[in-house]
Amino acid sequence: MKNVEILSVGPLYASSFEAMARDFTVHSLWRAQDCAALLARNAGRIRGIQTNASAGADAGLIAALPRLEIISSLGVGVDPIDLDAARQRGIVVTNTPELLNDCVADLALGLTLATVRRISLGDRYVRAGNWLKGPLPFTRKVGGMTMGILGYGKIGKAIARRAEAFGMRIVYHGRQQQPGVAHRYYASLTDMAHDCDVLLVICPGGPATRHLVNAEVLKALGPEGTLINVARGSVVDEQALVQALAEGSLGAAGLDVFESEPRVPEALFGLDQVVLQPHVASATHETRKAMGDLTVDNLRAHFAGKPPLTPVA
Ligand code: 8YV
Repeated sequence: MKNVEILSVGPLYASSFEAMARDFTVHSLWRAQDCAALLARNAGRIRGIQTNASAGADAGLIAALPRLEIISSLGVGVDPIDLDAARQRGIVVTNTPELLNDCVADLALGLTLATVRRISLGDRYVRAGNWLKGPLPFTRKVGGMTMGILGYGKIGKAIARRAEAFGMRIVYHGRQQQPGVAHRYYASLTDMAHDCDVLLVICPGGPATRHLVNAEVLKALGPEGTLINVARGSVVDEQALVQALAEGSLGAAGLDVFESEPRVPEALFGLDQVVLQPHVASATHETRKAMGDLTVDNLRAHFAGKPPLTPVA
C-alpha cells in the first residue's frame, strides 16, 4: 500500500503511527513547519486522512484534497470533522468507539471522587506543610449521593456501573427515555440538575449540545452541587461556570475538557473546589494503542477494498 498517500492531521499512538508509516506514504501536517507548503506539494495525491477527535478535518481541508476517500479518526467524538462535507463527496469516515469506554469511565469516577472528597486539595495541603497547622475541613460522603448523567450511552452506562459500586443513585437525561433502563429518566436537564448532587456530562459535542449546561442548569445544581465534565468543553457555558464557581452558586467542578483547549480559564486556577485535567480520559497506553491500531486498521481495510471496520453511522 506504499503507493497510497495519507495525510496525518493529528498525533497517533507512536507504535500505531510507525505501523501506518510502514504500510503507507504518510505526510505529517502536525509536524510540518509550513502546513500550506506541505499541502501545496502533496494535496493532489492524498487519498486518506488520519486524524483524531481534537484535530478533526474541517470543510476547507476536505475541499483541498480532491482524491480524498477516507477520514480515519482516533477517538469516539467526531464533532471536529465536517461530516456533511465528507458525505457530499462520498468520503468514508471512521472513528474508534467502545475501546475507550472503560478508561473514560475510570477517569469520570476518579474526578468525581477527587472533586467531592477534595483529593487534589488534600495533596496540596500536605505538600504546603499546612497539616502541621491543623486538619483539612470535612468534605461530603459520596455513597448516598445522586449522580445525574447527561448522555446515557455506552460510556454513561459504564460510569453508572462504577458510581453504583460507590453507593451512588443514578438518574439520567438525554434526548429520549431509553427502553429497559431501570434508572429514572428526566425529560428536563434543569429538573435533573436540581435533584442531583453530581451532574456528570458525557454526551457528544457539536452544535446540538452546545451550552446545554448553561447558567440556569448550574443554578439548579446549586451551591452543594458538583459538575463533572469528561465530554466536550462546548457542552458547558464556560463563562457561566467560572462565574457560578467564583460566586459560590455552584459547589464544585471536576473538568477534563474545556471550550478552547489547551487554554483553560485562569480564574479556575485559584479555586480549591475545582479539579482540572488536561483532556486525558482515554489517555492510557493500553487504550490509546488499541485506538491507534484501529485507526490504522480502518485505513488498511479501506485501501484493501474491504468495508471499514468502524464507520461512523
Ligand atoms: C481523545 C476524545 O482525547 O474520543 C474522544 O472523543 O475526546 C478522546 O478520546 C481524543 O481523541 C484525542 O485527540
